[in-house]
Amino acid sequence: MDAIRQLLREARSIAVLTGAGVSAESGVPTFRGADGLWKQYRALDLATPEAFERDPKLVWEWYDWRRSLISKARPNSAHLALAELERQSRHFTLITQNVDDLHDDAGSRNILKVHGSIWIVRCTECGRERTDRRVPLPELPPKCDCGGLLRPGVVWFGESLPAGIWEKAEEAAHDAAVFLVIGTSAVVYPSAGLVQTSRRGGAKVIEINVETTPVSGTVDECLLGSAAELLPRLMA
Ligand code: BV8
Ligand code: ZN
Repeated sequence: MDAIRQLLREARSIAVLTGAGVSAESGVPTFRGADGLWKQYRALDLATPEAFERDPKLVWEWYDWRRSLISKARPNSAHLALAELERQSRHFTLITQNVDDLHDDAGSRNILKVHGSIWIVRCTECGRERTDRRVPLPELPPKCDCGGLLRPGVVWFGESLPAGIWEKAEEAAHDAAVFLVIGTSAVVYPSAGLVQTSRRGGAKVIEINVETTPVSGTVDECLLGSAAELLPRLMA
C-alpha cells in the first residue's frame, strides 16, 4: 500500500474508471452481483432502445424505482476519497460508468459520465434535456411540454457513448501515469477498453475490486477488497 500511496502522490496525471461497485456501500444495487439489477429485472433487456420502444412504461417503472433508491443514497468513503485524491493531484480525471451522480455529490469536479445520468430526462421528440429529480415521477412514462415521450438520459446497450465525453475519456486514459479501475466488472465495452488504452499509454494500472475480473490479469496491482475500505487507506 505504501508504494501505491507514493505512486499516487508523485503521479503527474491520474485517471480513474469507476463502476457500480463504488456505489455498493451507499446501498445502490450493482448490476451483476448476487442481488444485482440484471438478475431481478432482466436489465439487459430493459436497458435498450428496443425495450423502450416496445414498452416505455415498463422501462420507466424500472428507472423510477432506481431513481427513488438512489435519491436515498449518500456518497460513501470511496466517493469521498476520490474527491480528496482529485484535490491533491495535478491532473485528475474521473471517468464513471455510474449514472447515480454520487461522485458529484461527493465533491468530485472533473467527471466524465460515459453512460449518462439517471437524473437527466431527454425528450424523444424535441430532444430537450433537463435535470428532473422528482421521485416518484408524477406519471409514467413522463411527457415533455411538447407532448413528446421523455426517456432517461442514460446510454443504453447498442447506443454510442456521448461523443465529446468518450473522446475525453480515451485521452485521459491514454495520458494517465496512473490508472485506477475501481468497482467494475469490466465486461461492458467500450468503457472496459479504457484499461487497455491506459496500458498502451504507459500507465501503471491498479484495480480495486472485491473479486477478480477479466482485466485483473492485465493490471500492475490488483487490490482485493472493498473500495470504501481500501481507497481511504490509500489517501492517508
Ligand atoms: C456500444 C446505463 C456500439 C444504463 C449501461 C459482445 C461482446 C462485447 C461487447 C458487446 C457484445 N454485444 C454487445 C456489445 C456492446 C455492449 C456491451 O459491452 N455489452 C456487454 C454486456 C457484453 N456495449 C454497448 O452496447 C455500449 N454501446 O457498444 O455502442 C455503437 C458504437 C458506435 C455507434 C453506435 C453504437 C453501451 C454500453 C452502456 C450500456 N449502459 N448502463 C443504466 O445504468 O441503466 S451498462 C451498465 O453496466 C452500467 O452502466 C454499469 O455501469 C455498467 C458496467 O457494470 P459495472 O458498473 O461494472 O457494475 P457490475 O454490477 O457489472 O459490477 C460491479 C463490480 O463491482 C463487480 O466487479 C463487483 O465485484 C464490484 N464490487 C461490488 N462491491 C464492491 C465492488 N468493488 C469494490 N468495492 C465494493 N464494495
Ligand atoms: Zn419535447
